[in-house]
Amino acid sequence: MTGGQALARQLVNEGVEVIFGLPGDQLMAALDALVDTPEIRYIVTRHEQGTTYMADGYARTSGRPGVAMVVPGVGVYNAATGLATAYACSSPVLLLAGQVNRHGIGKDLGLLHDIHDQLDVVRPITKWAERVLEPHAIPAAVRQAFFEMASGRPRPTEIEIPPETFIESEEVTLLRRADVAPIAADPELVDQAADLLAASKSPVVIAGGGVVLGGATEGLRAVVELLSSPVLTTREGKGAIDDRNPLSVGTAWVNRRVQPLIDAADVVLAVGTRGQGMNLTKGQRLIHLDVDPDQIGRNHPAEIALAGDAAATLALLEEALRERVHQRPSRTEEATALRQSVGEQLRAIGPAAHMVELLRQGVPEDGILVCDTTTVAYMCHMHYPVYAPRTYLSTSYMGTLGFGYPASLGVKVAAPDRPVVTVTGDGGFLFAATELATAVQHGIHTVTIVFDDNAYGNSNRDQREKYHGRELGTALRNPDWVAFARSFGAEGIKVDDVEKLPAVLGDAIAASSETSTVIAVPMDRLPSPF
Ligand SMILES: Cc1ncc(C[n+]2csc(CCOP(=O)(O)OP(=O)(O)O)c2C)c(N)n1
Ligand SMILES: [Mg+2]
Repeated sequence: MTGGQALARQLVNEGVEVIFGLPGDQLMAALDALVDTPEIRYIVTRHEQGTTYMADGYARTSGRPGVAMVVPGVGVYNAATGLATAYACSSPVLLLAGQVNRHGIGKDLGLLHDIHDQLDVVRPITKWAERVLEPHAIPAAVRQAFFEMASGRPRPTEIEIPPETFIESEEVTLLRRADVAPIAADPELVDQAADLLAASKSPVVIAGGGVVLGGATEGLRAVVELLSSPVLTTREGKGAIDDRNPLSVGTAWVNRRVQPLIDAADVVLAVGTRGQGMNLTKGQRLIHLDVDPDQIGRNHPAEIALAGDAAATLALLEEALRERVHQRPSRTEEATALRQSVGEQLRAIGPAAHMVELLRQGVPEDGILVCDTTTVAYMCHMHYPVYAPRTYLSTSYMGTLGFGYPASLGVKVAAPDRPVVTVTGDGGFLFAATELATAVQHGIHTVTIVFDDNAYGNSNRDQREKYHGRELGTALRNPDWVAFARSFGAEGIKVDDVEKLPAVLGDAIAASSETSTVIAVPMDRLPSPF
């Protein structure tokens, strides 16, 4: 078979059902093979940033790798913001990249889309990347990429293939997908952790994205309830515990308002987080569980380092705690009181907390919220309760403006029967609002709320508050959102009274079986939520 066919067939073997791509010269033989591969849906985007954002949204919703395909050089650079974001969010995204002709790789001949060393471009934002030059080598490379994404910490991978390799025919052996078994941490260390936790007076559990991605929410709940320990999540960890659980205090992300709980803890159990911003003091004892040993102790020395799969290790910890813990004093009142106090403090800042409450009213229980980098989204991180894993997406430490809308399309492809809502600003939405064309073309319908303050508001606020109001480059003049959305064949609505948001959102969600909706919410510039 041809290299293009080898790629398509091995992707099918790995369970791939969709590729987000944008075509070009060096990829045409790979696309040609996909024409004969009905198992894989090809969704064409309007900019390569959309391919990796969508693949990321797909991966984080489905729990399976998302696949993007782009031309070399310029295409890879355009896709890089999505890959970097997926890297920050531990999301398994495979970037299939083209290359220049084999004889020219690394020779700086000025071939179309030539950049000197493409692998150097993707190395800082991938867990594993490889160039493949022969058709027969494609299945093993694809299998390896999927193994890397399924084992240990999920992170992006890249495979780059020159055009001749897609075109040429060779004897090719397709491979069965690799089996990956989760590995728990050392049981002796787990016992030590159980001893320490059982003897603790005021433990706190901090749950990060690793709990969500590792499918460890049940284990976490069991451990938290056995200990009667209040639990905080990170922004990526939202959904690690149902926020309606009385022990859930909320999100610790830049949220100094929950710091008193951490300060009062004698033992901290951190799971699936590097603990950035956790601010432990010297005497506090940290039990740190992470699938990536590199993350353990990164922000505070760990007394007990549990390197292993979150779900498998929490199952062992639960068992060990059951032998040691009997009826600890309830701390639900303490957790509830702090949660309420944080809510009051956030409401006192300005209207954003109330907007988030209206938003939560409008998003059904099984709805998925995708956050861009905007003030209301920051408030969502701190104030939007999440009920289930994989129903809340942000960009973690990458803070990627423009991610939200395209990512939501990938989410919707993975969960076509669930409502998908994006929270974005007027600045962030226009980074990739042209993907409305993709949504309408492929029938991927979501609801986008554009909080419009006619500004790159976060930066504008910095100028007003920290630079004596000397404004430059932060005011925006926006299109007519309703006309803009309609020009793509989507629906557009302007909401003058924010109190109407739940009802308008409800209608838009109901309509999202058939149409995409952009809801513009004009508003004043908001104060800092921090
Ligand atoms: C790719 C990228 N470029 C620039 C920034 C810096 N930045 C963070 S927030 C922001 C303004 C966002 O404007 P908007 O989407 O309208 O939301 P608002 O701040 O007004 O709430 C900017 C420019 C970023 N985070 N990411
Ligand atoms: Mg704005």
